[in-house]
Amino acid sequence: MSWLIVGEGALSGLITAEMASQGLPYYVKTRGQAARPLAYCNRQQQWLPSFQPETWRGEPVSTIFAAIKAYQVSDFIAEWRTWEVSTVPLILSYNGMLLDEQQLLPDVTAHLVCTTAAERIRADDFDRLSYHGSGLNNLGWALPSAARAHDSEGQQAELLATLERTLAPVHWVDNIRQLRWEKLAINCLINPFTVIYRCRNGRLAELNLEQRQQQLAAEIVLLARQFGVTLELENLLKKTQYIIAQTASNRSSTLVDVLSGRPTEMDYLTGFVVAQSERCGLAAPHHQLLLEQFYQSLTAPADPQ
Ligand code: KPL
Repeated sequence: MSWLIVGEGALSGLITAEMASQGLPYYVKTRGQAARPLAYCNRQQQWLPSFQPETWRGEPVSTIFAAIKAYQVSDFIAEWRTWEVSTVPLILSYNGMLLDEQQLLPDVTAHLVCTTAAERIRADDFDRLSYHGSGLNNLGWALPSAARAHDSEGQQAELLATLERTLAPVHWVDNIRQLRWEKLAINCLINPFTVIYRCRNGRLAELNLEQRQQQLAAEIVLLARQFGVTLELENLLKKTQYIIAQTASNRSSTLVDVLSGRPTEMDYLTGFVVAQSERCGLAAPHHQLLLEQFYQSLTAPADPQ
């Protein structure tokens, strides 16, 4: 049966284009009435003729895949609860974390964490996408109860099989919560700096940020512990440098948002760390300072490099 793809970013576009070109059944849900035609340069670096994605009008579907911005999650969940198809597995992917995640997302089936995927899909807009190599994609049950509710092994194999055909490589992992925290940390150590310095990711390696990144990482390690998640400082710093190198020529999603005049996800990245640390009675002065610098930099923009 068809998948329903929600979201207008590169990841949703990639899955839509792969499903369409492989003849897999799907629908898309966009904010407008109907999806716009999509042109796609595939893994073989061939531009496929532009096609009109199938717009969802309430038809039955077997899985919902939503790759959206963190600030859209709460409205999306409220809308999704009103759909007849809200009982099918819901795979949710977004950057950062929400303060009230436990209450807001209890019925989410699986989380997808893409460490570099979006940066390797170039989106001129939702209607022109090109593929530039695979990223690191991990999928896992959001909560143990999701595994029980969805006949774990059969569902897991089915979800993974479709994602492997469309987003490959995708790994099913048991520690998705841990990986979401790691991704949060990596985004906090990269994204705000790319906006403050108006630079591509690779430039961060030349800006002597190691000490600041270490202080920031240490604050996240302490906070994660309050949530029962153990992160290792050295490992976070190493992974951050690896991602910076892997995505050197790309702009971070936050810089892209700023340059396109869209809202950013900072409240769900650095802002999340500041607010949660406060809630837990922890000090996070380095994130606090970074957040202030980030917002100041929005009013004094420099030329992008
Ligand atoms: O996820 C990213 C983002 O831009 O949001 C990183 C990994 C930092 C790469 O750009």
